[in-house]
Parts: sequence; C-alpha cells; structure tokens
Amino acid sequence: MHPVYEHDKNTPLIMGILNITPDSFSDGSRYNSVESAFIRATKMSQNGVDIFDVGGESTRPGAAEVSAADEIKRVVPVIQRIKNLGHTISIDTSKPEVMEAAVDAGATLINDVRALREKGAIEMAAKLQVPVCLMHMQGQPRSMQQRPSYQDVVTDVMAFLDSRAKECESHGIERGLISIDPGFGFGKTLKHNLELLSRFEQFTHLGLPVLAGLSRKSMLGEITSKPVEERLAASLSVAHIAMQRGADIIRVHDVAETNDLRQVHKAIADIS
Ligand code: 7PM
Repeated sequence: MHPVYEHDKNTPLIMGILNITPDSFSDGSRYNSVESAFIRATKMSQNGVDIFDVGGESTRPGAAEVSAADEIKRVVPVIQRIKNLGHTISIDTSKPEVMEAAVDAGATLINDVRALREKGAIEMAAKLQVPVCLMHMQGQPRSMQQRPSYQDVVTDVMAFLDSRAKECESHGIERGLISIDPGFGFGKTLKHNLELLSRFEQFTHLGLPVLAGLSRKSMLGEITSKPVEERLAASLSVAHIAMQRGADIIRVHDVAETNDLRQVHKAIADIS
C-alpha cells in the first residue's frame, strides 16, 4: 500500500526535497549531480524521510524553461540511483513526458504545481494510475507574485482544488489516488499565506490527504527578515502549525529536524 494512504493521522509523512540542479557546483559531469543527490537522499533516509520529491527545476518560480528531454536527463538517473533506499519517490513535474519517464524509472507519485493543467498531463496521470498531488497556483511562475488577488483565499483555493479533483475523477483518476496542496507562495501575498495556514484545517474537509509546503519559503523571510539559509526555526514552526491543523504530508528541506518535531507532535497527540 502506498504510504500516503496508510499513515497514522498523528504521524504525518515527511517529503524530503531533492532538487536536481544540473552540475551547478561540480565539474559539469552528470555523475556529480546524481551522486550528490544520492548522498543527500541517503542522509534523509537515515533521518526519517518517507517520500523523496525529485524535481528538475522546471516548476520553480522564475526558473528558466527546461525541455522535457533535459528534465528527463536530470531526474531519471537520480530516481534509478535512489530507488533501492526503499522510500516512495515523487516526481515534481508538470510535463507528461517527464511523468511517464519518471514512473517508468520507479517514481510512484506525481507532484504537480500546475495540478495537471498542462496539455496531456491529466491523460498521462490517468494512464499511469499512480497517486497525484494537485497544487494550487494563481497565475504563472514568472508573474504570479505581481498582484495576487482573491475574494476569500481559502474558499477560492478550495474551490479550485475540488474542481481539479473532480476533473481528475472524470478522466479516470479515482479519488483515492488524489492529494491536494494549497500551494504556499504560489500567487499569494504574505497575508494570503498566513490565512491559508491559519485556516489550514478547512482543506482536510474535502476528505483528501493534504500536503503543506512551507520550508524556507519567502513568507518566512518576510516574517523574520532572515535570508533563506537562516529559516530553519521559522520552517519548523510553520511545519508544526500545519501538523496541528491536520496536514498529512509535510514537504521540507530539513528532514532530521522535521522528524524530531513530528515525534514531539505525535507524543502530544497520542495522550488525548
Ligand atoms: C524557488 C521558489 C524555488 C519556490 C523553489 C520553490 C511546492 C512544490 C515547490 C509546494 C508542492 C519550494 C518551491 N513548492 N510542490 N514545489 N508544494 N506540492 O519552495 O509548496 O520548494 S517549489
């Protein structure tokens, strides 16, 4: 059984972020980006990770467009390399060709910040019959932070996710395969993000597993005035808030620290 559907409610799953930046701090060979991802994955495995989220950068806000072929060249060797660590592998992509290659290589979850709205994506996910995580984003990565606007951010984001889940079902992706994510930072002001976190529990009312991705995000920089490398404490704080409000999956960079937090969360939750 896939871990997304069997975890204990007091023990949310930890999704560890494995960004595959091609050859940025290496000699430019593929070997180094694969091996550095493998080393990071091994540490995450020792530190309590449940799911590896493998991303080839194409979904990062402001990131340059990457072709499907290049994205496949980045992620597939990493998936093959980390597969026998024994954890679920998620592919962070919006492109159907990448979904297919990644699942063929061993990924068993599709994490799409565009909620399968790209051409051919929903059909591909239906064909592959793996769990999908649908994330909300307003606008496009390049321009989404220019003027985010909602009537009521929680109601609007929930309506979007509910409608995408129904669209998935109508394409043959059964409801049991679907998770949702409000998409912190994707076309949202600080106030919108705080509202989404404060009222996070409402997302659980759709009856689908809910993912929270808050780790090191700029909203934490806005609150603490700290640069990205100094946002660990703030990240743990919001991860704990999300857990208390019912998050099923927490997507993070810092797996060991989040695992400590999860143990504290479980210890407290188990007494009542
Ligand atoms: C720059 C800005 C680099 C933002 C990376 C990011 C999420 C995700 C991302 C999320 C799900 C990051 C983001 N965020 N997938 N992919 N949920 N499901 O901070 O919140 O990692 S990319």
